[in-house]
Order: sequence, then structure tokens, then C-alpha cells
Amino acid sequence: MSYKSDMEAVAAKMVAGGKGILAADESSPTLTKRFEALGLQSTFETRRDWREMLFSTPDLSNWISGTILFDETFRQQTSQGVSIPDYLKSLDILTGIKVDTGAKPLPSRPNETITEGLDGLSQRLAEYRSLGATFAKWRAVIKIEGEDLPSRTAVLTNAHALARYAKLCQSEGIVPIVEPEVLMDGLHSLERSFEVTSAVLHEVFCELWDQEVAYNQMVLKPSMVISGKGAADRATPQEVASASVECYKNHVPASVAGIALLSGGQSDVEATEHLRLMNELGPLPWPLTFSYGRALQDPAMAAWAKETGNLELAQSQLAGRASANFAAANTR
Ligand code: 5MM
Repeated sequence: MSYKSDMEAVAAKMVAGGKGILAADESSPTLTKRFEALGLQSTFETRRDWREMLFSTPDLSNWISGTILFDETFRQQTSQGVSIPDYLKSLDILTGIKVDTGAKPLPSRPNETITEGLDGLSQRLAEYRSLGATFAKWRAVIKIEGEDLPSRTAVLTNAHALARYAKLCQSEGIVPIVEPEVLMDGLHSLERSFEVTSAVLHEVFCELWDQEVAYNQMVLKPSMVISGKGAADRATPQEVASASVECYKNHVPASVAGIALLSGGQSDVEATEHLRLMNELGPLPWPLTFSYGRALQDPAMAAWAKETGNLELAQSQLAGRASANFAAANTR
């Protein structure tokens, strides 16, 4: 059975009109860490309540085309007893699912990781599709440290796994989000970030090509080209925008359905400003939008911690970030 036209339509919808993707796919340990830092309790129910609050934000689908879920949320029901994928569908929001099983130490390179999750992936994708998923996500994590990291081994193995995942997704009728994240942790310069992000995107697209992944049926979720968090002379927002766009233009084929950036630990305001400045450099070969996690959710989580159960307070924070990023992605 050919899913080609369905996947083209889903990929186009994910990035259409400046809408973006809400990355709400924190694994339970990660969400627990974020909750506990704010004094919130993390249980099966409290995680469900938090996510239901996010998804039920009034008018969310004006700015958000889809949301990425962790398996736990995917199988949960709203307080009204509706499955989360069905609930999102009723709101005209596409359901995505994180299918990697995490970044694990890379044998022989203990300071670097390889993202795992390929075993049994076809079967898992078929099940997710039958339950309402239309797209998936897999995140590779690349660390910069001096001139030694990342190693070529880390870049090549992660690029290969990303492409294996993407091809399996397309064989099962699911649009892959391909997420090679170059971490912004560290002291590195903008130039080093440019060099590493270029090398990573180059290898990722070589692998995607070799494994015959259809570019118009996928969305790329890259990190920005940005100075390390601890760098002495951090690049300006304008420099980040120019370097990022130059890097993507060099390495991302124009037929890719779209680019949806990750925020990677930037502040919410900074992530929006970078997106705006990049779109100002257009016209670009692909729609350039957002797939933020922390940069969309952080202010809402702070409000939720302050007054848990006050939906309006937290939802107004999410609406504020989502609409600001929508506006940034529509900058011409
Ligand atoms: C939402 O966080 C995702 C990762 O969660 P785990 O570490 O628990 O697996 C992550 O992949 C996220 O989707 C992207 O990194 C984008 O999130 P940010 O916060 O970087 O925009």
C-alpha cells in the first residue's frame, strides 16, 4: 500500500502557514525532573493533567499544527475519557510520537551517545499509526567539546540510525521528524557550532539519500548554529540567525517539506527572536518554523507550579508563546 500522498499532505500541514509543533514528548524521568525543580509532584495522573491542560488551551490550533507525545501520554485518556490522539484530532492537531528509546553511551566512546530504538520499530510504528499517530520523532544528540568531540564515529552512527528510523517510518506511512541536535552546552564559539552542525547535517542527508528517504515526506528538526552556553563572547541574535540560515541553505535540500527548529535550552524569548530573524532573511527554500519543548512550555509550567489547577493562568502563558512563535515564523 502506498502512503505517499498522505505523508506529503501530513508533512506539508505540519509546517504550513507558520504553525509549529509542540514538543511535549519528555520521557517520564525528564518531566519528573522538570516538575520536581518547581516543587510539582510527578505521577501518572499529574503528568496527564499537565498535558491535558496544555492541549486544551483555547485556540491552540491557530498556532500549533501538531504535538509530539511520549508513549505514556499517547495511551492516556482525557478527564472526559477520550483517548489523547482522538482528542487532538477533534482539535485539528496532528498526533506525533517519540519512538526513540533514548541516547545511550556509545561503545568505545563513553562520553558520546548513540540513540537507540530500531529493534521492533516497524511493529511499533504500525501500532501507533493504527491508534492515530501521523508523524514520529527521533532525536540524535551530538556533543561539542574542544576539537575532539564530536568524534566521526558519533556523527556517522547517529546519522545512520536517524536515516534507518526515517525510512522505517515512511514504509509504515508515518512522517519522520529527523532531529539531529548539536548541544549548546559548553564553551564553543559560533564558528565551531557552524562547523559541527554543517558536518552533522551533511552526514544526515548523505544517509537519508542512501536509504532513499523521501525529503518531501519528512520534517527536519535541527538545532540552531549558536555559541555554547558558557562561551565568553556569545554571538548576537543576528549572527545566530545568519549563521543558521547559511548552514541550512548549504546542507538541507529544498525539497525537504520543512524545518522545525528545536530550542535546546535557550530562553523562550531568545528562541522566538532567533526564529523571527531567520525568517527575515527569506525568502527561504523551505518553510522555517518551530518545534519547541522548553521554549513553549516553561512559562506555562512556572504558572502551573504557582497555581496548580488554574488552567487559565497556565494556558494564557502557552498561548502567549505559541502565538509569538507563529508570528515569528510568519515574518517576511
Ligand atoms: C521535549 O523534550 C524531548 C526530549 O525528552 P527526553 O530527553 O525526555 O527524551 C526533546 O527531544 C525535545 O523534543 C527537543 O529537544 C526539543 O525540545 P527543546 O526543549 O530543546 O526545544
